[in-house]
Amino acid sequence: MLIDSIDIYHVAMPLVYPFRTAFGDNDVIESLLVRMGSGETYGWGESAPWGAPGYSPEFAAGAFLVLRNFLAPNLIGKDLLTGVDLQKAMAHVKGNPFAKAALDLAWWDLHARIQGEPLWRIMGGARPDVDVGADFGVMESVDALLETMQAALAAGFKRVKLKFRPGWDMDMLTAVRQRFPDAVIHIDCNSAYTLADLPMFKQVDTFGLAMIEQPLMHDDILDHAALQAELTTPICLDESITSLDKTRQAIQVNACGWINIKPGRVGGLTNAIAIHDLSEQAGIPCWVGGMLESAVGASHCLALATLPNFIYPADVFPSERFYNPDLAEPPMALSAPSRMTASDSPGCGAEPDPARLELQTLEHAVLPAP
Ligand code: OSB
Ligand code: MG
Repeated sequence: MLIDSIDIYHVAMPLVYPFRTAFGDNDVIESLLVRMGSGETYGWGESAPWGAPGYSPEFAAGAFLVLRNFLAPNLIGKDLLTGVDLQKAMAHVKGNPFAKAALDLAWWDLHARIQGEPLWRIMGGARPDVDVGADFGVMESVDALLETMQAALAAGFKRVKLKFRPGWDMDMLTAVRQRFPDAVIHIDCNSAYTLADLPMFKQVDTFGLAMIEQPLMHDDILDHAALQAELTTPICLDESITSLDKTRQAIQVNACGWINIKPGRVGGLTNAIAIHDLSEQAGIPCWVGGMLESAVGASHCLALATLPNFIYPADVFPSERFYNPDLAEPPMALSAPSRMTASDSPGCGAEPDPARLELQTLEHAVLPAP
């Protein structure tokens, strides 16, 4: 399809309460929304690198410039028939996967809308129902966490992910395991540790966790392989998996037993599907992660999670957990306990509410320039 227009929005989405992880405490999520037009049809994409380069080297204001100055201008007027064609038209920019992802997701939404098909179906999804998990950041006290976890397990969530950082690690995990001996639990370290913490991870290894997410540096593969060799609990790579090549290398050196795939972190759905397929061939199971995107980005994540090698509940959440209201409509909602169902409307099924988009926009660029 011929790409006629690209609108780029850098937005700030206020959270209902701060999200606290090993990479900082945030009360606003900065995200990028892209509206891509072809003829009478348009599609929406989103990618949320956040306001500071704390999760990955990218950040929203920088990614906005990469999009506006380098990526989007090279797409206007091009006929892009596949996601691979799109990725080739962005290959002159090194790295910057979050910036590329906003365009890639918009391309997929546009493509699905032109075909009149729901996104999950056009990506090759098996069924629209997706298991989703519960997820808890650092809280004011371990007691507060235990109460919140109790409620999540009672509500039927099939797994709980716990943020894990120095000061909120072994004591917290010990208390949680004591209270919930049989729950499916994993921890997400967001790169907060090094190989010098091996003795601690040996202890973690006795807790029967489903996995340990990204214990070591954000772009490391080899130290994770060394740590994995010492542990029986599988490591799950998140931050380190930024491309298909990184995936191949991680699998080759046995750096992980799981891969968390986020469309934003890998440069979009085109690459996410390729990483899913390679992992499946290698016998490495995957699950879909998120960056607290609005319902636009979360709907893309949900559609991706319908592919067959995603076999652990996804980090996709009801909008009301983070936003009141969500920037986009319709909001994300459970369709059953611990479950969401991908939209059957053409495309991803969500788009920004125009008034909220205007209110929450920090920067807006229009290509071609009017
Ligand atoms: O590391 O998985 C991560 C959210 C934002 C940025 C990074 C991560 C996360 C999550 C998802 O852990 C948790 C959630 O959506 O509640
Ligand atoms: Mg993570």
